[in-house]
Amino acid sequence: MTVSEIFDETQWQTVEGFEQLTDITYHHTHDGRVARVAFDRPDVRNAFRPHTVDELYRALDHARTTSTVGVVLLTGNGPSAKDGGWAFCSGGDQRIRGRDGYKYSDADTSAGIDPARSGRLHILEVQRLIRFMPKVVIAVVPGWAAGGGHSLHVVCDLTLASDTAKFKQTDADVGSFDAGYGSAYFARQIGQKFAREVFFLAGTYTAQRAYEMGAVNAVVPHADLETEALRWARRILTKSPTAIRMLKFAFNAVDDGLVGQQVFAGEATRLAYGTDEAVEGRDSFLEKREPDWSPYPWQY
Ligand code: S0N
Repeated sequence: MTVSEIFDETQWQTVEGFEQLTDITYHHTHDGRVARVAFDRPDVRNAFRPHTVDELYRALDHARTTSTVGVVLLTGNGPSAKDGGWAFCSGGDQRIRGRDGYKYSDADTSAGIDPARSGRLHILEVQRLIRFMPKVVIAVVPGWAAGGGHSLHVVCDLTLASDTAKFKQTDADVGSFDAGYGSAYFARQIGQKFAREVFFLAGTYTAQRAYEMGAVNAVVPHADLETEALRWARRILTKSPTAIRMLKFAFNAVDDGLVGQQVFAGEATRLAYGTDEAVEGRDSFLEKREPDWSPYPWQY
């Protein structure tokens, strides 16, 4: 079965342990260096239900902890068999949202919902996973990025959009609001006036307009979108993994408060632990002697 009309199956292989996915697809390139995670509910514009988010988190976390992977492409399969429409993601599946939401869907019935899990907004956990993953995550947008799908593209490191993609922040239309990265961080990206316009008017923006506003890195002919995304990924993979990791966390830190500092500091400590100086600190403790810092000058 075709994964997606613009998916080049010669470039990708399925990932062991992820054969039973229903709401997403997960692939690695043959050399294992690029991961592709895709929403696979094209008939509902790739809206996510709780189960979708569970699968998404699992695949992204697998990419995070797979040491060969340096770049992750997050995209949406398509087109819809119903009407040919394309989407990156249209956000939370409104049929099963919040209080009593299951009444509107046979996709997740009340019987299937653990009360401890109902109403969870664990898409926010996915946002944090993307944000704090020491790898580059590229949103590859082949169609609609709306609502919570719009927020996901915002939190990705880069966004490549098909020339037919559309962007729309519908949160205020449906009584929803992403008051974190989806709005406040979005305003850091494109400026307060534009961000407030996108949310308060909930208009439709073409890929070209989103590019002009600074929300998109490049607009690509639809048929070439995935090829171009892989090209960007391969180019990033020519760089130093440590430099890319430190840069990502440096870009994040200014907006992430103490958590941003903590993440950056953790990486700095990890680097420091690799020095002879830190090894001397450890060894002196274990050998019950005073540390000898004399080989390590107070550098300026
Ligand atoms: C994306 C839009 C603009 C596309 O319009 P278009 O091309 O005219 O297509 P439609 O005919 O509207 O859609 C095709 C079919 O797909 C269904 N569908 C589309 N989006 C959703 C969706 N999000 N949920 C459920 N179904 C969806 C349509 O119903 C249609 O089906 P059929 O063929 O049967 O009629 C347009 O579709 C649109 O505006 N979609 C809704 C976008 C939206 O408002 N999303 C939600 C915004 N909020 C969030 O995402 C926040 C997160 C969230 O909701 C959440 C997440 C997890 C847990 C809880 C929550 C929560 O908020 O409680």
